[in-house]
Amino acid sequence: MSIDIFNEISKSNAIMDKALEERFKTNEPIVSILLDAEHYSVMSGGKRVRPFLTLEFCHLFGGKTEAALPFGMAVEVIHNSSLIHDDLPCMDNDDMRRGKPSCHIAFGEANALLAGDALLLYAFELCAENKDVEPSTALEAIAVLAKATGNFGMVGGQVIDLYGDTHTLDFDTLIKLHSLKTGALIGAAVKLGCLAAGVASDSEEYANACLYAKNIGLTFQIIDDILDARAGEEAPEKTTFLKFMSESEAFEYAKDLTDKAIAAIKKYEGSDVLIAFAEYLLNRDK
Ligand code: GRG
Repeated sequence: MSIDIFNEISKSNAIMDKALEERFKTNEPIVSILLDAEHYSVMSGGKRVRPFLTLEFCHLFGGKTEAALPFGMAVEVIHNSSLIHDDLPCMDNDDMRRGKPSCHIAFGEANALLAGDALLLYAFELCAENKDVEPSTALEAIAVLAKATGNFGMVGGQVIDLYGDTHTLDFDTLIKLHSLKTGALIGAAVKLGCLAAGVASDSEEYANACLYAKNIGLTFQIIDDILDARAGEEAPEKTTFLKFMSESEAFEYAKDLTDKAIAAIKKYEGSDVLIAFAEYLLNRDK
């Protein structure tokens, strides 16, 4: 039976949206502006790629949705915290995000900075308080998430990205940039799904899941570069994949990575959803 991946994504997003929606309500006066800014960003129509991976890898390896849900939320709130910070004037200085004014335009720069900070911390609270996994698993998830986010993860990748504003990057550095800035959090989403299902981090299943994550993570970025170029949104100072190859070569490169991702997991029963998801990421148009 063929998979309707859009239906699978919308089912997962409905679960995630419901779980996140209530989290940013408060009767606390004054502080409510902070939670409003968080809610504004988290509930503004993101694709929810990362929590989809967390839920699906948990299901693939026989785990329950409840165990994966707080971990998926954690990855999604970190992702949103990074987008808030990324849009700030000191970073990419973007006034718009997902077709709406960026958080700092809607709530002011200081509130946006603080909303990003609070979301980042909230992710670790969610992991620590996940009652549907063993405490040792929650601890492992926290470590995975912190590593994927910090110096040698997303933040490190952002530093290479900023360096790239004034320097030409070679191909290996471009790969490193994206592996850290985007790939590390996608990897964490997959790893947390495995951990929620009780998969050991030294197992073959975990290693294959990581291989899938690595290859779809890079595919995700190559397709982003292609879509930006088509929309005329390529920043001239940035080194992109299209500085090294034509659009069709870049697509073939991404297709090859997608094949590798699929090969890593196809032997597992029930992997058809994740196979369809890898193909969706390759062929997406937004
Ligand atoms: C908050 C710890 C912390 C760090 C901030 C600014 C920064 C450091 C890092 C930048 C990270 C960043 C913006 C990476 C780009 C990731 C990316 C490909 C974003 C787009 O992801 P989609 O398409 O977005 O999944 P949606 O809108 O669908 O959620």
